[in-house]
Amino acid sequence: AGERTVLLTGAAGGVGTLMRELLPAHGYRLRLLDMVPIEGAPDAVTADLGDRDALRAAVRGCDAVLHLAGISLESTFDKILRANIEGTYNLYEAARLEGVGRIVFASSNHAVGYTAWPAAGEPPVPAGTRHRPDTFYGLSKCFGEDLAQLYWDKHGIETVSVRIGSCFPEPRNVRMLSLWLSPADGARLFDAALTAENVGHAIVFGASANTRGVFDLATARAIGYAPRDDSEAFADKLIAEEGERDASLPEHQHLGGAFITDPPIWPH
Ligand code: NAI
Ligand code: 15L
Repeated sequence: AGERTVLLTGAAGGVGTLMRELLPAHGYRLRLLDMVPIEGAPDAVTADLGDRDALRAAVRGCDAVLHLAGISLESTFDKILRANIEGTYNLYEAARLEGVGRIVFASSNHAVGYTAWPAAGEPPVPAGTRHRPDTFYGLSKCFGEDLAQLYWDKHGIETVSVRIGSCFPEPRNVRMLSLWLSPADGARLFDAALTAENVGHAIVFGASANTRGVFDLATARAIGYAPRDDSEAFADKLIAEEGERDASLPEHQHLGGAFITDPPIWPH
């Protein structure tokens, strides 16, 4: 099929930096966008998601968009509204107006963060589980998923919404042993999501093949994702540091972990 051109938004961020390294080997030519300049990438577009003209110019001629830009943790509603809700709308409008037919949307486990952590022996959480956001941040990911559905039903723009677990070079705590998406598996999953045919709007969980996994990866496998990594290699070290998961703690009773218990940022 040849190289495909993909706009990578949020290219300066943690996942964006990892994907800049990993995706070209999967056959993608990346166009980079972020609100902050990217070191060593003079061609990158420095633009805010609020700049509709810049977004139109950035998506023009792309085969697809990998939309990672946005606030990636809890914040005030007003900041989330601008960056994640309006920003994602602006990106979809740019794609519609420029005829870009595929978006991969970085959703999050926090869209369903109040879902109960599956007890031992229980099945993993299905990708069709209903929205239970744990924060304004998670709520913005619910909005993004619904926006994707609207743009598929009304405009025929396809999206894979990837509810990423925890995508970092290594899992950082015992919770992440269950949610970890290794960078290499992240690239495999984004590759599948950018390329699979006839996805309509698909919702998938983004995690590696973790021994302690809590997500049902069936919908991810259905678009061609074949994870290869397992966080178990990090289990001894993390459990020695932190102890085993303690199911009596509120932050271990729900998928969203500490996003459940962290002090919310309410306006005052
Ligand atoms: P990050 O915070 O490291 O990177 C986000 C990037 O978006 C930053 O470079 C930032 O400058 C840019 N950005 C923020 N607001 C912007 C705006 N208004 N206009 C243009 N650029 C803007 O986040 P990370 O970890 O790389 O995550 C990437 C995406 O994946 C985010 O959407 C996040 O919500 C999502 N995600 C990440 C997870 C993870 O484990 N890293 C887990 C679940 C979801
Ligand atoms: C997310 O959505 C965040 O962007 C990331 O920083 C992690 O906190 C991750 O979820 C997680 O739940 O571990």
